[in-house]
Amino acid sequence: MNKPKLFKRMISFVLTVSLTLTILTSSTINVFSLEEQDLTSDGMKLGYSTLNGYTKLVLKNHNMKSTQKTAVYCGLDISNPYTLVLVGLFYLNQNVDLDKLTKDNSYAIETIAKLNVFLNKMGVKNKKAEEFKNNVLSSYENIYQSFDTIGIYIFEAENQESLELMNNEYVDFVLVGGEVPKSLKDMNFDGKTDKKDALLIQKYLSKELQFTDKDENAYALYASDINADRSIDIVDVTDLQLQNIK
Ligand SMILES: [Ca+2]
Ligand SMILES: [Ca+2]
Repeated sequence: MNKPKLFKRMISFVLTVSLTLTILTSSTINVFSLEEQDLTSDGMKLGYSTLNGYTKLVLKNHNMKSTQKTAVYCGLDISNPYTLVLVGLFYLNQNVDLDKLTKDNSYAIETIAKLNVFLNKMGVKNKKAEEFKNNVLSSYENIYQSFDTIGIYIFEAENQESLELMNNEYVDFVLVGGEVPKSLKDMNFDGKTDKKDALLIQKYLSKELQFTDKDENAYALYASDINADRSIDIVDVTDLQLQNIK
């Protein structure tokens, strides 16, 4: 593997970890569409907004149970050079399989757990997660998983609480369902990326479909960019119609 490609994969991994739960998505999310340029505070914020938008829209579009597994990310500052180097080292030493990471939930969780232990051992501190744990999480009863250094907590919460958690000062993003999205290129939230989504992208392009909420619009922008070239146009629609991606 040549150097630029390796570097790109490392960056992809860092970004993947930083938006940790998105790695649990199935094959349709293209982690390689994330670039080095996203590794800035603004880029990260856009990522968080996208995921919060996903959660908001899922809650609106689905008759979900009122209480369910919820995952919260109280992020580590991944743009910190020391952390970045550590995550890169971990990626190389563990020979992380990026493709598997996006397809295999248990492998992803196992990788997160290992990385969490490694970063903790290397002295990385996550103050935000600590505050969240002490001030917010302590009031919840059913906690399934805690990754204190990376800053991921999976617990049982009411949907209304999940929405409110997005505004919590320690929280970057919230994913309801605990199960990670099957697809983040999903405009009708049926877990698949197909012609039905192409129709909605067309409507979004013609402004027949609009999202007034900032997060929801961030999600729509991300989800509509099927070929991940950072622009939404008719090519995305035809790509979907032709390929019929799962
Ligand atoms: Ca769909
Ligand atoms: Ca596109």
